[in-house]
Amino acid sequence: MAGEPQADCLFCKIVSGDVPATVVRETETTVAFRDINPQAPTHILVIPKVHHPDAAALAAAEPAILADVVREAGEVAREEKVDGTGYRIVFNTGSGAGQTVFHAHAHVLGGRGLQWPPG
Ligand code: IU
Repeated sequence: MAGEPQADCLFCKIVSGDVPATVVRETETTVAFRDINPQAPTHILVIPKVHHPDAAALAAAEPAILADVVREAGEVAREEKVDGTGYRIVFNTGSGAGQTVFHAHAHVLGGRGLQWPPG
């Protein structure tokens, strides 16, 4: 089922323009913007315009839009020139994994060495 905007969702407000963000790319289905608390030289969030609480819920409801999010993450990495050295696409899922905003989003992290396993 298509995800309707939620009045209390910060990322829905970024999609609508009610909350400002430094947008770097936008498509019919996605918005990409700089994270306000960057954890790497490149740290950009790619979100679907539709509201789903996490990536798995988005995949279950509207899988083509999850594919759009991942494709846009790759485009962001290319534009930021971190694709050559490698970058990470992260979907924190659940509060125990560090998810704090319950609107699906991909973190695109790059521009420094990234440790494995992550913390
Ligand atoms: P998380 O995976 O749910 O923890 O990621 C949420 C991210 O949203 C986190 O990295 C915040 O710094 C980021 N963020 C933002 O970019 N702009 C905001 O207004 C808020 C959070 I609140």
